[in-house]
Amino acid sequence: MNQAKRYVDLSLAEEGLVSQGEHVLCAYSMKPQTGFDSIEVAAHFAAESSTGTNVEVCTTDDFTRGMDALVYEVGPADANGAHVMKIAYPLGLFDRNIIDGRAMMVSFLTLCVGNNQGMGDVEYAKLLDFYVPPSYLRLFDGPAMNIVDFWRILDRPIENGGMIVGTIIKPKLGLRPEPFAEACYQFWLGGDFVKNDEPQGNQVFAPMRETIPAVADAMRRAQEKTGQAKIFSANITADDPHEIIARGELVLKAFGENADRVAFLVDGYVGGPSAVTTVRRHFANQFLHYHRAGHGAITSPQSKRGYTAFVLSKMARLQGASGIHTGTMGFGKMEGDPADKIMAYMLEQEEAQGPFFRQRWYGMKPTTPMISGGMNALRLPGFFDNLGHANFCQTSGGGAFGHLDGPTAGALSLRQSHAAWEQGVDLLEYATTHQELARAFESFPSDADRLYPEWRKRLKVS
Ligand code: CAP
Ligand code: MG
Repeated sequence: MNQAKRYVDLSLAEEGLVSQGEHVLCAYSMKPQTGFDSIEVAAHFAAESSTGTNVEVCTTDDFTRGMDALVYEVGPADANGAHVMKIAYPLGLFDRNIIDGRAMMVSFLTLCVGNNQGMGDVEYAKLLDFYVPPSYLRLFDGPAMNIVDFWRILDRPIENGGMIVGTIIKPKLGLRPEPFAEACYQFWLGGDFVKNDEPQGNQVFAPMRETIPAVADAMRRAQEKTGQAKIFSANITADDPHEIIARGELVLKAFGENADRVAFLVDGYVGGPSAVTTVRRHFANQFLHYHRAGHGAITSPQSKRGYTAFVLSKMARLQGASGIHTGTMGFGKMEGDPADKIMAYMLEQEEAQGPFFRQRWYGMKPTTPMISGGMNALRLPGFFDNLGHANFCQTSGGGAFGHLDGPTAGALSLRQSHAAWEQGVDLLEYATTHQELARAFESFPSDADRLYPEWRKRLKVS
């Protein structure tokens, strides 16, 4: 059945839709199944994503038709046969909380990236960008905390306070409470921030009721030893919101007078919007650290379905993530590209340009880019140059615990790499007067050879 008459209006101008402010706009890359017309498939896609199904139903009335999602653009087929397709979703489609009338991300996902992901006449479709009008944007929680709260804890300037020097406790799993806490302590002697790795929680060999108090004690000792504040990001992800809350309360109780120095790590992609919002709302005074483990299944450039990492980041700011992993933009070990920096700009700026839509945030707090994944002191300068600043939280697991002289030296090498960049000093030059940085070259020789071919001569290493 050709539904184009009802669900397609190519005369609609995007500029008018934005100024009217009554629609969420979505841009997809969509490929129709072979033998299907792109406009007809686009119409069916919009129907299935809003008020329709594959046939007309007798219960449709004029009000219903006013809720139709409308296709307003279908671009030409690219070399793969995919079209850029833009759809305007009336705000009335989106579900609202009964408790406080506010918006919920699950509704956006169910409609805009829901059944339309498995339709018989669509070979694939991927959400590339979306625009949220002000009247809908303000119904999302947005972040309560962000890097400014970290800079305040660390007694840094609250503008351009610079890189938070962080790590992830490695090995990813297998450390019992005491060695885990000792690893935290050793890193904190040189660094600012320690996080659980994304799968670390309440494993039987490391019960949180033992590990967390030991880490809290390690923080106290490291603060006394260094005279500096320290931060811990505790993973409290779980299926059951009651479990999430119980874990958060256990952590806050154990850290006591240092509870304000605890962030809560949430594996937000696998845990979903309910897990993120449980933490955002129940622990609004804690930095909400959104880890995105698993996102690659749909955000990878290899995936033609779902949505992009850019869309994931934008959704995370709306949900209230204080910080989200935005990847290493081609400078680390995970998939990424220097152009991914637009993710960071969309998270941290009041107004930014996405791949298709310009978005104003109307005062919603920025979300901090969490930069992690195969990084070390040698790889950081290239990253800083690409992004153009160092106002983010950086975590290096292998880059700290893989340092030849241990995690304290690893932390110091990261801090020295940041200092060299801030001072405009060549990294190798800086290493000639900073031992921990110099030893990072020896710790990661393949990176050193690739990035600084002269390093052995300059540092007098055979
Ligand atoms: C990094 C990490 C992070 C990844 C996640 C890991 O460890 O802890 O989970 O960075 O990727 O488990 O790999 P390393 P992303 O520093 O040892 O690589 O930040 O892109 O979401
Ligand atoms: Mg990890």
